[in-house]
Amino acid sequence: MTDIPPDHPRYESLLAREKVAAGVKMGFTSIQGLIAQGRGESFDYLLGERSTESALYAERAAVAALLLAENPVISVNGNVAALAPEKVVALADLTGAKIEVNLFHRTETRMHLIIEQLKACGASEVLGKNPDASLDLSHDRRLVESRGIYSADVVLVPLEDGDRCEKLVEMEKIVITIDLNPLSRTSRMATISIVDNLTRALGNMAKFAGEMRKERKDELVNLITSYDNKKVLSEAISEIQEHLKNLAAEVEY
Ligand code: PTJ
Repeated sequence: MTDIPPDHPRYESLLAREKVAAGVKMGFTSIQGLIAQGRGESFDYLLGERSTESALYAERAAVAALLLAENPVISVNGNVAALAPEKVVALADLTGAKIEVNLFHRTETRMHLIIEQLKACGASEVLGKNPDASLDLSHDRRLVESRGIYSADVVLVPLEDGDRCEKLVEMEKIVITIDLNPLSRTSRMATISIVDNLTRALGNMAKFAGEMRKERKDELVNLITSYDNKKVLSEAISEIQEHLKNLAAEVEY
């Protein structure tokens, strides 16, 4: 990985790029993952590279759903394994969620490398290698474990493809997504759509989980019953508009 000086004005963004590129070189991130990261970066620019109010609201609701779930599962793909494996493990520990690797471009080598990466970050068990159940999909993301994603009541699916998100919602699961594009099929299909950068979102969620797991159950239930995902998506778009308006004002003279 190229050393990025911490005082570089684009440090966080360049570091994330290096991590995804390193994931490709090490064989656990797909080459397509580079394109996904580039798309994410451009939406992050439009948002102002910050966790907006609507994202924080969705992140709190998502943590409440994970804490209340009977069988919560965090799904991991090649980009997530490159960008934030330690944050996935921390959030899983704090919420009691299982971790399952689920890949669009599935190979046994990639599955193995990602599982080892998560274990090196402290995960005791990682599902996904021995799928014994199937979602109603025609690609490899259908391959799931019966005690993991298949039977989960709440699934966190960061950097998702809209297809699987739709199927999981049809199975009446609470589906939480993290996707910087508020217009993507994934964001529009999910139960709780977090429009934020994966790294920031998982960090915020781990912090909230540490605080919220001490809260009363009815307070967590309240957060979910009052949650409005349509409002979150429309606010995310407005937050982009507002940010662009401010930028336009700055360049006016
Ligand atoms: O590891 P695999 O084989 O399962 O493949 C994973 C990728 C990510 C390649 C696959 O799921 C894919 O092609 O995803 P898409 O269709 O490119 O969608 C990725 C979405 O995530 C896009 O809407 C991006 O804007 C968004 N995104 C990319 N990077 C980030 C992100 N959102 C949040 N944080 C990011 N760092």
